[in-house]
Amino acid sequence: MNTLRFKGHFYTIIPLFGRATTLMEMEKFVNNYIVIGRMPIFVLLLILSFGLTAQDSTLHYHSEGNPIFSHKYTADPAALVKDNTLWLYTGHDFEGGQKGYKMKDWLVFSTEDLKNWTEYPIPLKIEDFKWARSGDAYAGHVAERNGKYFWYISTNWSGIGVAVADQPQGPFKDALGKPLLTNEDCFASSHSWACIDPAIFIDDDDQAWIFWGNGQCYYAKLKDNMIEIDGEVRQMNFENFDFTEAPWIHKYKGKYYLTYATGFPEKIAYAMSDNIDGPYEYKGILNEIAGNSNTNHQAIVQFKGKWYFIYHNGGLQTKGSSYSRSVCIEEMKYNKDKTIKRIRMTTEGVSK
Ligand code: FUB
Repeated sequence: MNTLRFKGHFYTIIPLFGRATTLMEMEKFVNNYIVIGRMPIFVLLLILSFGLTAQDSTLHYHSEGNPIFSHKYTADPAALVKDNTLWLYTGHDFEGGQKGYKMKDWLVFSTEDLKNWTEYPIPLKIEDFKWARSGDAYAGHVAERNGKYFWYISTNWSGIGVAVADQPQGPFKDALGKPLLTNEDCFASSHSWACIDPAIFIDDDDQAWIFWGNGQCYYAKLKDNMIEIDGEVRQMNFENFDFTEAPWIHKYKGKYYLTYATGFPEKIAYAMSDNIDGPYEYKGILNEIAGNSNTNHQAIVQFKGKWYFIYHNGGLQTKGSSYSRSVCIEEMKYNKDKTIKRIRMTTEGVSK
């Protein structure tokens, strides 16, 4: 393992060439984290490759605030806590200048303190789902059950799939060889991207649920094997429910919270209920429009006694945008009546 120091931070770099990394990303990483002065990039890469022959193809670095990562464009966060570790799963946007979403794979990171992060080799690609003819790696969510990790992914108009792994960092494999849900399950929708953004919640009684949708929000039970829908698909509705996409369910002190993107450009709103399937009561806006991004896409998770709100913006300088997004994190706090305090998006994030 090689540790480099730049701007007061230590970076451990392990075989850039063993990873599924593009030259552009390598160059961006080097430009971001290593002092290169006027040294030509190919000379620097040669030097790095010479000293970096260990086969542990992970990358470690220290984050100084928001966005958490600056060597890649990350989007659509989903988080999973396992023991002392927070696992962060993200989409992977192309670099700036895109006219639409360009995402071909997903990424996985872990941390024990929200400051020092490990990035693993690319765990899942859209091409791993042979049926996903749209070729678009949209938002997903990872859940653990019976010692296995299930990654529910969406694919724009090809449906929602599920991949499985024995460990949180993967590698993941398509568990079904076909979609778990398709546009046909989105019975109240007619647009092609209706079947996206799966979110999983496993309740205290061990029942697993899946919520998803764009424009209309759908939900269903999952069987214990996590790869089959149990019973009928239902549609979520309640007063003032202006749903765009990105549902996320969590539970706090006996209450269920449905957070979701509303409007466009998106804000994140939330509703509360005593039951997972409602009735829900609309509670207002939780997060405002995220800088320089049409979408916002939150994940909410409890880690080491605190709650965190993870989302994305288009704030990575200088090429961040609605299609080159970056994952950010803030602490999330509740009021005494169990409503949630509005998120304050900051540059410092949780680094202080
Ligand atoms: O990243 C593609 C899509 O943009 C996601 O599926 C939505 O949640 C929005 O963030």
